[in-house]
Amino acid sequence: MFAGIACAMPLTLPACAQVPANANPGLRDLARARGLTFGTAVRSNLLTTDAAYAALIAREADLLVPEWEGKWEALQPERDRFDFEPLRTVLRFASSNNQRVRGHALLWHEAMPAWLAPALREGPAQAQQILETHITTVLRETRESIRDWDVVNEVIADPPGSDNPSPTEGDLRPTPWLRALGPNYIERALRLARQADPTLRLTFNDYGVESDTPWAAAKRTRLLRVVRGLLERGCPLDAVGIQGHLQMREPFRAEPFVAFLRTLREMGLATLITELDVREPDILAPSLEARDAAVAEYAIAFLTAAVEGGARTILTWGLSDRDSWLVQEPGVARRDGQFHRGHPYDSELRAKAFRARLAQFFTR
Ligand code: 9MR
Repeated sequence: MFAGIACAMPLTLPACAQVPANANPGLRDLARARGLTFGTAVRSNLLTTDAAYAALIAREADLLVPEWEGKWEALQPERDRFDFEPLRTVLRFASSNNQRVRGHALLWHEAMPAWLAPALREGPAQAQQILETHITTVLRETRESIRDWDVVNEVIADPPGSDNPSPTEGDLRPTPWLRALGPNYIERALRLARQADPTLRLTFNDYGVESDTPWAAAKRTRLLRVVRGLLERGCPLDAVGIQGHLQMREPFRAEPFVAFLRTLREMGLATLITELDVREPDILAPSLEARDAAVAEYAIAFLTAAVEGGARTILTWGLSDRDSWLVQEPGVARRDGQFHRGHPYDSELRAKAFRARLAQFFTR
């Protein structure tokens, strides 16, 4: 498993780097004027140590999501020992910059502390207790400051035909949670969250549902089936988060994606884009300008469809190419020596075409 923010940063930035003056007004203001919310994932260690990064986040984002600080590994590093300090760093920053924070994630099969998987094998009663303790403790801590949490993250199984070595015919991803508690573990988590914090927005977050491929269509079908089943059983659920980790080697077409979002809305659910970034295609355009223009165009086509389908919140998974899993995660980093340029800012925190097109998109 990848080691979260503790990972080595391949690209570093001198502390004196400046946010470009032309970044005013911020994307947060432009989005708000259009009735939308713009935000990004953040890393607490950078908020406190990198002034240029912090200034950029303060200027551009209305809504922050901790990239690592709300995960089990961070919050409950040892059984029954909770550590809210990294998360509080994000909350303090947000509060001093008049920003909101959404939570990520109360239940996920990654970023699990080492003790967790063996503990879940102790039996269903113990597993239920562990889930309950975590959700109630975390939501008690954050009920004043976080009003929207990804309660379950990435629970839909990848359809056959993916890179995933263990595709499954079932709709649910095989995880330690599924093995410990059976298929209604999602419902249990959502009900626990509702009970612990009755007015919290409960979000179901997932990836792989965006593009115009048979694989994404199959994943959309699976997600709709699972969500519909939850609602039919009276399970509390308010929103579906679409991660939006886009891949330019896959075609995107508005129609199926808009239809998918509308179906979710017809079920009474809000939709939001939670983790937008763009992986470039295998064969790159010859110049950086052409690459950046292509990334921006792909992202804006996606966002246009997202807003048409009813999404009102757009979060990128980081603002710059420097602080991104796209360059740090071996499985997604490019193998040709290039770095994906899939964010609004480059690795020296200079605004790119993606940032300019976002500003245009919010003001048109
Ligand atoms: O970007 C995150 C990376 O820094 C972490 O190492 C990793 C494990 O905690 O999680 C990454 O974020 C993931 C998010 O939590 C869920 N959707 C996919 C994101 C990219 O892997």
